[in-house]
Amino acid sequence: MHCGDVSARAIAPAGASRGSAEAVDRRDGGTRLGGMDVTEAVAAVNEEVRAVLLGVDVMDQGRADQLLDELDPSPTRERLGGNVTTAASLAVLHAAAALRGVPVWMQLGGGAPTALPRPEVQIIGGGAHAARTVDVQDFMIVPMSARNVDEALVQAAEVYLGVGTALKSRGRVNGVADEGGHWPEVDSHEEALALLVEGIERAGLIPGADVAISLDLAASELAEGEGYRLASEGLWLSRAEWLSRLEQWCTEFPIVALEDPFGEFDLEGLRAATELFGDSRLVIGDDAVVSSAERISEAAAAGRCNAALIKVNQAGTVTAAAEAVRAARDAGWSVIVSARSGETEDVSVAHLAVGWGADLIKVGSITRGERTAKWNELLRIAETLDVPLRPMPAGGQTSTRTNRG
Ligand code: 2PG
Ligand code: MG
Repeated sequence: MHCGDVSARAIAPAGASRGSAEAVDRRDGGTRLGGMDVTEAVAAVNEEVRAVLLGVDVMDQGRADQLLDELDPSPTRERLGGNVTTAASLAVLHAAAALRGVPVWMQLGGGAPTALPRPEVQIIGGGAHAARTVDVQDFMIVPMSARNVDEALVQAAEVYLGVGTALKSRGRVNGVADEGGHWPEVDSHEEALALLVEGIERAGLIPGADVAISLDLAASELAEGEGYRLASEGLWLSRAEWLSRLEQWCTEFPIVALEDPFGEFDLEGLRAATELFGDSRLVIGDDAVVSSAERISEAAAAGRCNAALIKVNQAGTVTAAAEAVRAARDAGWSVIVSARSGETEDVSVAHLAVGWGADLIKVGSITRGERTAKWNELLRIAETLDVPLRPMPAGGQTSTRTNRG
C-alpha cells in the first residue's frame, strides 16, 4: 500500500483448525500448489480492493474497513476472501503508523500501555498441527512469576529445552510441529502433561508458581456425535466423561487456561466447563466465538467462556477484531491475541496485542522463524516501554500448584 511517501505491507495468516463461522481464505483450488495458491486473492487486492481504497485517508481505519465490508458483506467474507480483507486492512494500519512515524501499536489508539501482554508459549504441538500424535492441539506454558517479556521468554525457552531433553532421554522426539513445539511420541495426554511439568522442573522453576500450563483442546476437532473422540488413545468419551477427564487434569497438573474445551456447537459443554473452571481458570473461546463481537456477547450472556481468543483474520478486518476485543472487555472477559498455525514473517500480532491491551499473547513456540519474528517484535516493543507484564487475570489464578512436590 502506498500513501504519500510511505508504503506499507501486511500478510494474512491462515489457520488449520478453524471455527465454522470465521472468515474464510480465498484459494485458487485446482492442482497448482495443491489448490492452496492465492493468485486470485492477490489479484483482488490489486484490482477490486485498490479501486475502493484509492484516495481513502489511511488514518480512517474505520472507513477503510467499512469499504472492505461493503465489497463483501457476507460474515465469512466468502466472495472476496478473508485473506484479502485481512491483509488489506492490516496494510492500512501499517501505512497510517508509518505516515505518523509511530509504532503500529500506538496507531491503535489505546494510549500508552501500563503493562504488556504475558506470553503463552507452545511447548508441545498436537491435534491438527502434528498429525494427531496426541489429540489435544496445543500444550502451552504461561510464565506466571516473570516480570517482563525478556524473563518470560527465557523461562519458556528453558522449559522447551527441558522438555526436549526429557523426550530425547526417552527416545521419543518426532520433530517439530506446525507452530514450532515438540512433536512427541507419547502414549497418553497425561504423559504429555507430565513432560511439561518435568520440563518446568528441569528449568529450575516451580510448576504452577513460576510457570503454569495452558491447553488449547481445540475440541471442535474431536467432537463426534454427543461426545469426543481421543483417537490417539482409542477412546470415545461422552460430554460428562470428557468434562471429568479435564477436571482430573486440572487437579493433577497446574493448568491455568483451557481453550475451546468443548466443540463450538456443544453449548452445554462450554457452559458446564465455564461453571466448573471459570472461577479459577481462563475458559477461552476460539472456534466457539471466532473473534466476533456478537458471538462473544451472546456467549457471555449464556455463561459460556470467560476469555476470548482474538485473531484478526477470523474477523477479517482490524475494526471488526477491535470490536470483538471491546465486546470481550464489556463482558468482563480476558483477552488473548493470537497468531495462526499458518504464519509468515508478519509481526502485526505483537502490535495488536500491545495496542489492544491484551492479557496474553499466543504466537506458538519459541522455534521457527515466523514465531521468533513475533516474540522478537514484542521484545523490541518492550525495549521502548518500561512497563511490566500484565498480572495473570483473576480467572487464570489457579490455586493448584502441583501434586508432584
Ligand atoms: C488455535 C490456532 C493457534 P489455528 O487454534 O488457537 O494455535 O490454531 O491457526 O490452526 O486455528
Ligand atoms: Mg484455538
